[in-house]
This record gives sequence, C-alpha cells and structure tokens, in this order.
Amino acid sequence: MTEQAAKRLDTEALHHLPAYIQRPAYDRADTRIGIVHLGVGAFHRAHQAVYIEDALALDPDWAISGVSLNSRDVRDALAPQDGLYTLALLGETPQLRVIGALREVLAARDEGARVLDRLADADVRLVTLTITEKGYCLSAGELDFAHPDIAHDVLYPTTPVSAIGYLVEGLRRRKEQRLPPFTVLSCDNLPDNGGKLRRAVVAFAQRLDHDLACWIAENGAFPRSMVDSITPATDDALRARVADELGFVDAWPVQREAYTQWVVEDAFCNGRPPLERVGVAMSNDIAGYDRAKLRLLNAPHSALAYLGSLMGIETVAQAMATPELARFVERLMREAIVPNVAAPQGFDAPRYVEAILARFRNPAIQHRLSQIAWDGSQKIPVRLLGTIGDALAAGRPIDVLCLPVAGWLQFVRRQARNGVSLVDPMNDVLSQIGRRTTGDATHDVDAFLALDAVFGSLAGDGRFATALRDAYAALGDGSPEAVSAALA
Ligand code: CS2
Repeated sequence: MTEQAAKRLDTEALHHLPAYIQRPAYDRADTRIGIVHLGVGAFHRAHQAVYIEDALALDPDWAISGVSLNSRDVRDALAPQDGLYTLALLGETPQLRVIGALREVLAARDEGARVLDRLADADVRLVTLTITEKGYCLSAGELDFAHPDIAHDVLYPTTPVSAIGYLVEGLRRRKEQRLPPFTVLSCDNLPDNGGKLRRAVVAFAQRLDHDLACWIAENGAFPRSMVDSITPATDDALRARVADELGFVDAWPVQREAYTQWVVEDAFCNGRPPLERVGVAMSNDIAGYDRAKLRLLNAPHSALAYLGSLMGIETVAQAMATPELARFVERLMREAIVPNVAAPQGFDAPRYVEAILARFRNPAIQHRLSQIAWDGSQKIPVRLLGTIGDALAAGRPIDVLCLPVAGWLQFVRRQARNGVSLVDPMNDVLSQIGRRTTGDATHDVDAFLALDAVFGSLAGDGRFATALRDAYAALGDGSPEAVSAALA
C-alpha cells in the first residue's frame, strides 16, 4: 500500500484519485438535498444512490440525506469521508466508482431532531426507504400497533423511533407549515410495497389526528417500486482492494453485481429526479414486476440459503455448483413457481429464469448464504407462502414449494440446538420452538405452524400442513447427507 493509503477518502482526495476511477461528474457543493433516505445500508448505497448519482449530473436538486434509524455505524464510517464512498461493480472486469450522492449521513438515535428538520425542509420532496421487511412493523400486511416501536411512537409522536413514526411526524410538520407532502418511495422487497406503506402511514396518522390522515391520504404519494441487484456484504478483502486502488482508505465501500434494475411507479406528488434518463424503468403497473422478482429471485435465493446452509455450503455460487441443489432450484423455479406468477405483459418467464440462474452462478460474487438466511420469519411469507397459497387455490401441487419452507424449519432447529441465535426479529420464539423439536415431523411442524405472524391462515389448510410435514420428514435429521438425498 502506498504512503497515501493511510489517508481517508474525502472531498480533497477526489483530486488525487487515479484517473481511471470514476467520480462525481458534478460539483457536489452545487447540489441541494432533495431526498431523505431511511435505511442507508449497503443496498441503498449500491443501488438507488447510484441512480441518483447519475441523476445529479442532470439536476442538482436531488442529493441525499442518508439516515440510519438504529445504528451509528454508517454515520461514523462516512461522516469523516464527507459522505463519499466507493462502489465496486463485480464482473469480469471489476470497476470502482466513488459516489457523491450522499451529502449528509445521520444516525437517528443521536440526531432525531435533525432528521425531522430535514423531513420538514421545503427542498426535500422525496423520502426513499430500504428498511428491510421488518422495518415496516407489519402483521398480516397491516401496521402492527402492538409492535414496541409503533406503540412508543403513538405515545411520543414528536420523538419517533420507527420509520412510520418519522414519516408521519415529518408529514405533520409539513402540513402545519403549509408545505406540500413529500413522496414516500419504498425500495424494499415486499409485494405491493408502496400500497402497504401508504396503509401503514395513514393508519398511524389516523391514531393521532384524523385531519392529518385525510391530508396524507388525499395529497401524499406512495409509488410502488421493484429493486434488484445482488449486493454481498462488505468484507475486508473489498476494503483492502479499494485502499490499494484508490490510494485512500474507505471505511465502508460497497459491492454489487453489475446487473441492476429499478422499476418505479410514476406516481409522485412533489416532483422527482429525472429517473427515466438514468436507467430507471418508469411504469404505471408494477404489480407484476415485484411479484415476479420476489417469487422467482428471492424465493430461490432463500431456498439456496436454508438448504445450502444445512449442507454446509457457504455461498450462492458454491450452492449452484452443487449438482443436486442446482437441479432442485431450477425445478423449483420452472415447474413450481413460474405457473404461479401472474406475469406482467410482455414478460418472458423462461428468459427471466435463465438470467437469474446465470446471476446466481456468477463465480465473481461471494454472496454468503448466511446473509440471505437472515430474517426468515419476514422473508418466508412474502417469498414462498404467497406462491403456495396461490398454488393451493388453483389446485396445483405444492410439494416442491414446501421443501425450502421445511429447509427453513430445519435450519432454525439446527441453529437452536447448537445454541446459535438467529438474525431474526422473532429469534426468541423461533429458538424456543427449535430447542423443543424432537425430529418427529408432525410434532415439530405443528409447533412452527402455530406461529400466526408467519403462517397466518395457511396454517389451517390441511393440504399445506401435510405437505410441509412430508417435506420436513424428507429432510430427515437435516444433515448434509439427508438433505442431499432429499434433493436428489
Ligand atoms: C437476498 C436479496 O438477502 C436476501 O434475502 O435474497 O437481498 C437479493 O440479493 C436482492 O433482493 C436481489 O435484488
């Protein structure tokens, strides 16, 4: 590493980067913060912020104030870097690019008042979110008023902790100041993400102030969107490579595959960045896209995560190089999921499946199965159970679809019995059930099926319970040999 490598990436460093490193093509000082982003994690920084980076070269009004709702890590890493960070595009010829779209990074736990000031700032016209499934505090698709964060925010609405609480307090202040609302754009992997967010925000506002709820419902906008790009977590190898190439230390670079897609419903209430000029597909009907992506990419991803982890495999590419697992996931997609995806017009399912499989196989991407395995209680319902419900309603078979669900149960069982806690908001109850499993399919599956927040009404469907017990039994003791035999 050169002598310079000890120095941090920052505004000054931009003048000293190797010429081939792409950097902001606009003057950051001339930009204005027009977007507040809640959940400024790696996915946002590798995806939406990169589109906005391109948009800023066309219109300086849309720089981002990035907010972490829970942790301080991103703020602490990026504040000394003036919000600058490096994006590594993984492909045959890896490329680095320094992104300048984040003009400010706030940690809400310390700087809640500043976050609210931003939300009430007339220049801010768009709030985007990547807070993951659990950040919405939903139960059966509706806002869960029993969730501790929501219960807190109902009591103390001017000092919120949840994303919903921040949005509603920001909107309340705007109404009071006679400012128009901002558009609220969900960028999370949830079906009908904008619709769910609208209902949650309006329901919360309704608890506080009927007029505010009406004002939001009439004047606000909550477009739906579909986001897609595989973004493995940052690791030390990436940090080292970035320092080496840049000649400056970046405390938190991000990486993603070269492929990226963002489909956004064109329904904004207060202007928008020139998204259609930077590769975003603007559409008036995105319902089909988000379902196709969740069912055909995220569901197989979860299948690989749980079945692959049980087999002792570490990454998606390794899982795809394991013949019985690769064969199973292809079958899952082509035979079991495609018939249950009501495709958007012009959608070519076989081509979509082929492209996803090629992305999964990409050996340049070290995407850890353990990362995808997080938050199973939030992911399984939206990725797999909807498909199972549709298949049952149409009288189609569900045995193949139940195998990854059973894989998740076996994974929970294994972690609990090994004393390893899950990265999952339902860790306590899941681990408790996991510890009490006996290996008997009926006993174990029925204990899990009692989790209403996960299985909902599907638990009462005898066909589902039977198929899930069979799949669980087929995975035997969940050992690599047993799983491998079940897939063969
Ligand atoms: C993955 C997604 O971690 C996960 O659960 O399935 O993050 C996936 O990589 C992205 O949705 C791809 O767009």
